[in-house]
Amino acid sequence: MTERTGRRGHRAGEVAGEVMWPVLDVGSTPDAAPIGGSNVMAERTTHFRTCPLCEATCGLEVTMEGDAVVRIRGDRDDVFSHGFICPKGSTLRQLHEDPDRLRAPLVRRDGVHVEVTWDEAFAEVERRLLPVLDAHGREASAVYLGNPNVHNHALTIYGRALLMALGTPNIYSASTVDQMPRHASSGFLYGNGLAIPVPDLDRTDYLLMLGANPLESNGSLCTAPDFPGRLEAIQARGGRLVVVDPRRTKTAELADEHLVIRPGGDAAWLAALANVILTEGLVDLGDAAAHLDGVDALGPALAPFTPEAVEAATWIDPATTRRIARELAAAPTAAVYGRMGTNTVEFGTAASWLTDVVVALTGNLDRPGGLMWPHGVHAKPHTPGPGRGFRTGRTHTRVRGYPEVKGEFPVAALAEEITTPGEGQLRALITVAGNPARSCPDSTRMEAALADLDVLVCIDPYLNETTRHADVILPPPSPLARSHYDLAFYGLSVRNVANYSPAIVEPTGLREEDIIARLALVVSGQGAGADPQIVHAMVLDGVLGSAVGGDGPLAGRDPAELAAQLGDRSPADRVLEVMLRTGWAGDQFGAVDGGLNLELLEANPHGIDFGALTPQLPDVLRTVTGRVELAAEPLVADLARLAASLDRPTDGPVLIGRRHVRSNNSWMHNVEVLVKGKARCTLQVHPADADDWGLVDGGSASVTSAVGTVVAPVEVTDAVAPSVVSLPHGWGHGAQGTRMAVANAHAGVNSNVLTDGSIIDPLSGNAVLNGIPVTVVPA
Ligand SMILES: Nc1nc2c(c(=O)[nH]1)N[C@H]1C(S)=C(S)[C@@H](COP(=O)(O)OP(=O)(O)OC[C@H]3O[C@@H](n4cnc5c(=O)[nH]c(N)nc54)[C@H](O)[C@@H]3O)O[C@H]1N2
Ligand SMILES: Nc1nc2c(c(=O)[nH]1)N[C@H]1C(S)=C(S)[C@@H](COP(=O)(O)OP(=O)(O)OC[C@H]3O[C@@H](n4cnc5c(=O)[nH]c(N)nc54)[C@H](O)[C@@H]3O)O[C@H]1N2
Ligand code: SF4
Ligand SMILES: [Mo]
Repeated sequence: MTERTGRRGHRAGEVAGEVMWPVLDVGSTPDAAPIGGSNVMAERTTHFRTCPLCEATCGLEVTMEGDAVVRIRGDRDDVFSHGFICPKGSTLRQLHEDPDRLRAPLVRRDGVHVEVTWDEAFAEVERRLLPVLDAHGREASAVYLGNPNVHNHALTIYGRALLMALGTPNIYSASTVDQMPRHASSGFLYGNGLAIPVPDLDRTDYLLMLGANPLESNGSLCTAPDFPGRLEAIQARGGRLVVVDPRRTKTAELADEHLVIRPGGDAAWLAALANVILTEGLVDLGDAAAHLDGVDALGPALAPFTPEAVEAATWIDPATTRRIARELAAAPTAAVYGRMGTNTVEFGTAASWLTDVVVALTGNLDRPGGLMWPHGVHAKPHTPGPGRGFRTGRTHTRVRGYPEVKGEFPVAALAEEITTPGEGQLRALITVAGNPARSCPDSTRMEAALADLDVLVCIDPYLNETTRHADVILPPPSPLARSHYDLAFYGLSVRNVANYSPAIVEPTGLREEDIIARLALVVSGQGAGADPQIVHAMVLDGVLGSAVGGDGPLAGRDPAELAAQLGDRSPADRVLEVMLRTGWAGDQFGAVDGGLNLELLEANPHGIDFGALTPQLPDVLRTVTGRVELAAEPLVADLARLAASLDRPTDGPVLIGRRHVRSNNSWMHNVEVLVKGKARCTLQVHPADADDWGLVDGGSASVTSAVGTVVAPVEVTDAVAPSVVSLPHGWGHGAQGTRMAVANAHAGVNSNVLTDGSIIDPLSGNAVLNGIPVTVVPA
C-alpha cells in the first residue's frame, strides 16, 4: 500500500461502522522510544501521532532514526483518518528541522533581536513589562491568542492561568477573525456558545454547504479527516452535495450543484430558504419538536425575505431558492453547513443562526444525518435542566464601545485600542501563537499599533511580521517534542474519537506550559526566578477541585488521593489525564472498570473510536428556558439590519479570500516543499472583468479598498464570478527584521491591507474579511 494523500483517501462508508470499544493493542506500540537519551545507536523507531496542523486530526506514522526524522506518512491504522493525509502532514519534519525555527529566546537590543538564555528572557520580561503594568494598571495590557492555541492542549489548558495572572479584561483572539458568529448564534439558540452542531457527514443524504472549501481547508468546525472522501461517499450512497460559493472551488467542482452567491449574501438567502419552508407548509420539526421554542415567531420575522426580495442581494434566482428549500425538506436527512464565507461577513451571526433554523424546520436538528452535537470524551456528562443562558456586553471596548462576546473583544478593535490615547490605552501586549500583523484586518494600522506599544512579548517559534516588533520572543518546542491531544477538535468532530500522541523527541528548550507558567509568575509579580511548579500545582488543583466538587461520580473524594494516582507525566498531560479520567467515558479514577484513561490511549496509538454521534437534546441546552430559542430576541432584532441591506447597490467589484491546501494561514510559508512551484498568491479576476479593467493574465493589478492598496499578480480565471476578485490571506512576507528565509523569498502580498477594521458583525464582534468593496486597475 502506498501512502494516501489528497483524494486517494478512504471513503466514509468504511468509517461509519459499529462502536469500537478500546482494545489493548500493545503489538503496534512503538518498538522503542528515543526520548530520554542520546541515541548513539540511531535505532529506527516508528511512532504514531496526530497531525496538529489543522482541524482534521489525521493520524501520522513517523519513522525516526535516533532524533532524525526519516519519513512521515499517513497512519493507515488510525481509527479516524485511515491513512489520509494532506501535503502539510509530512512537513512536521521540515518544521522540526527548519533552521529559522527559534530554539532559544530572543530579546531586542538596539533594534536587533539577539539570543539569550531562558533566565535572561524572563528577567527581561520582568524588567520591561512590570513598570508598564505598575504605571498604567492591568487594564493597559492585553493578550492576543492565535489559532495554534486550539491545536495544542498545553496552551488550551494553560491559557487561562496567564489571563488570570495578568488580570486584564482585554482578551483578543483569532476567534473574531473566524468563527465567533458561530459561538454567538449557538449562545443565543442553545444557551452555550460552545455547543456547535456539526453536519453528520457520514450519514447525511443531502449536504448544503455554504462558504466552505474543505477540499483545500480539510474542514473547519467539523472535524473529519478525509473530508473529500466523506463528501464523495455522500454521492456514492445516492445523496446530494450542493455548494454555495462565489468561486468555483475544488469543492464546488466535486458538488452535484454549485450556486454562485453574491459575497455577503448568505444570511439573506438562508432567510429566504426558511421563508419558503414556512410559507409552503414544509415544516416538519421531527423529534426535536418538544425542545423548540419560537417556531411561530419565525414566520412573521422572516416574511420580508421572499426569494424575490433576496435575489439582487444573493444573485440566486427565486426558482432555484424555492427548489433548494423543497429539496431540503424532502430529503430523508439533510444538513446545512456554513464556514468562513458565511461567518466573516457583516451578517455572520445571522447566517449561522439561519443555518440552524433551516435545519430545525426540516426536522434535521439533533438527528443522525442532520446537524448533531459531538461530545468529546474528555467532557463531563451533560447536566440536564435549564442553564444560565448566554449574555454578551458585560464589558465594552474603550474606543468604540463594542460589547464583549464570550469574554473577548473584537480583534478588529485591537489596533485602535493601542493607538488611541486616553485612560485605559493599551500599552502592553502578549501574543500567544498569533500573527495579528498578517491575520487581522487593516494590517497597516495593526503594524503601526504593534510598533507603538511600550512592550510586546510573544510566545512564538518564528521571528515573523508580528514578533519582529517584540521586546521578547519565547519559542515553543518543535511539534515533535511535545505530546498532543485534540482537546478542542474532538468537541467538533463527526465521530467521538480519542487519540493521544506522546512526544517523540526531547524538547531543546522549555515546554510550552513552563513558558506560560513562568510568564504568569512574572506578570503576577512573583519574579522571573519563581518556580513554575507553583502554577502547575494551581492548574492541577483547579481541575481536581472541579472533579470532586458537585455531585459527579468523584464527589467527596480527596484531590490529593487522586493526584497521587496520576502518572509521571508533563504538567499539561497530568491535567489532561484528569480530564480524560473524569470525562463521560472516563475510568473515574478506578470507579468505572475499563473506562478511559491516558494509559489506555497510550496502549492504543491509532486512537479509540467511541462511535457515531448520538442525539444530545435537551441535555446540551443551557438556555434559561431549557429549550432551543429559535427566535431569540437579539437574533430576530438583527433582521432589520439584514432587511435594510437587501436594496444596496450591487455594482463594483468585491474582494473575497481563498485557501490552498499547501498553505496554513500565515505561518507555514517557510516550508520549501509547500511554497515551491507556481506562485499562489495571485489576484483571481474573471475574464470579462479583466477585459473591462485592462488586466492580463500574468500582469499586475493595483487593488484599492477603503483602507489600503496592494499590487498583486493577476490570474485570469472564470472560477471567480464576475465582479468578484479573490486574494488569499496570510502572505506579505519579506518585512524587515524577520527571519524566515523561505517565506521571505516567496513573499506574496498581504490581503489584510485591504480589509477594513471598522466594520464588524455587531452581534459577535467578528471582522468582515469577505465581500470587501475594492477598485482594481492595472499596476
Ligand atoms: N483576510 C483574511 N484574514 C484572515 C482569514 C481569512 O480567511 N482572510 N482567516 C482568519 C482565520 S480563520 C484565522 S484562524 C486567523 C489566524 O490568525 P493567527 O492565529 O493570528 O495567525 P496564524 O497565521 O495562524 O499564526 C499563527 C502563529 O503561531 C505561531 N505558531 C505556530 N505553532 C505554534 C505553537 O505550537 N506554539 C506557539 N506558541 N506558536 C505557534 C506561528 O509561528 C504564527 O506566528 O487568520 C484570520 N485572518
Ligand atoms: N490549506 C489550508 N487549510 C486550512 C487553513 C489554511 O489557511 N490553509 N486554515 C484553517 C483555518 S484557521 C480555518 S478557519 C479553516 C477555514 O475553512 P474553510 O471555511 O473551509 O476555508 P475557506 O477556504 O476560507 O473557505 C471559505 C469559502 O467561502 C467562499 N466565500 C467567500 N465569501 C463568501 C460569501 O459571502 N458567501 C459564501 N457562500 N461563500 C463565500 C470562498 O470563496 C471560500 O471558498 O481552514 C483551516 N484549514
Ligand atoms: S489535513 Fe490537516 S491534519 Fe490532516 S495531514 Fe493535512 S494538515 Fe494535518
Ligand atoms: Mo481559522
